[in-house]
Amino acid sequence: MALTLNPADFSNLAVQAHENGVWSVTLNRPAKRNALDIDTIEELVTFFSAAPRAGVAAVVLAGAGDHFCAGLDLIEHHDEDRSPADFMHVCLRWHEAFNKMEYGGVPVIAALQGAVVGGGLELASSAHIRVMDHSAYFALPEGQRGLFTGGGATIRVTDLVGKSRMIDMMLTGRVYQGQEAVDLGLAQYIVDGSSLEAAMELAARTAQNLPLSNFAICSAVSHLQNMSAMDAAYAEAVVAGVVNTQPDARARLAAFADKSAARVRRND
Ligand code: 1HE
Repeated sequence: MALTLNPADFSNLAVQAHENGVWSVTLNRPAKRNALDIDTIEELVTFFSAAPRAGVAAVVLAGAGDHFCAGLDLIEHHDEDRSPADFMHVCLRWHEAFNKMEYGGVPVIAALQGAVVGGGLELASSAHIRVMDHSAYFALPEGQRGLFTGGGATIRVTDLVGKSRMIDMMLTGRVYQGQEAVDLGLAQYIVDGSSLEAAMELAARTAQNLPLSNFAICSAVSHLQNMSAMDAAYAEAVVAGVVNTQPDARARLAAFADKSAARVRRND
């Protein structure tokens, strides 16, 4: 059942394991502003398909260079001159990768800088946590390019900012950045320094949770959102039945009972 992930198997992604179980997955075509070509999408599918069974405790998803990701590789798309069916299948592979991220059960923390645009925003919105620095900006330039979103923005970006803002972004090419982007939900954190460093810290903290708890948080919440309230409440109870009785949790509960565990305190 256990799988192994070999960093040498990836080339458009730079993949690295850290000793605390955190892995970094870095879009590694900075000369092309990390535009998403077919090979990159296939490497994302490969990595995120294996990660839940390869002992990956958390992932930091980043982009090499000054920009996180420029979205769909427009040059490849132009050169391939795809048929409607071809491009539908391209989009289905994007969904395969992004659904594996969102529903896979492994926390994915995106470290954002520069352009997070088009398909780059679709990719970022599939992560569970987004950390941006002050250079990061978000846009959906599809409308201006004669295109439409195909990697899940209609679902995930709409979830983050609401339908009207999503439509405005697509119609007008509106750019969001800075604190406003956080206030709207495009990112959860904005940091003065490096978003990568901050994302690594969050990932390290996340990796201290029990894997089964993280699995439930990073798969059940998304699945439950897709259900009716009645069914979601039922499924939540079933998930909690499994997670909240896991043997590995007993030591943590015992530590709370004997007062050795940290208490939850307000931020000073
Ligand atoms: C690219 C791409 C790309 C750059 N596909 N090659 N996405 C967009 O509409 C965004 C398009 N990109 C840009 O607006 C800018 O490139 C950036 C703001 C991201 C960066 O600007 P800059 O000045 O740093 O770089 P540049 O000079 O524009 O580009 C540098 C190189 O990257 C250049 O290649 P070169 O070989 O001429 O050096 C660019 O061609 C290349 N490059 N972006 C291919 N996107 C499933 S549907 C999803 C639909 C979408 O995602 S639509 C949104 C597409």
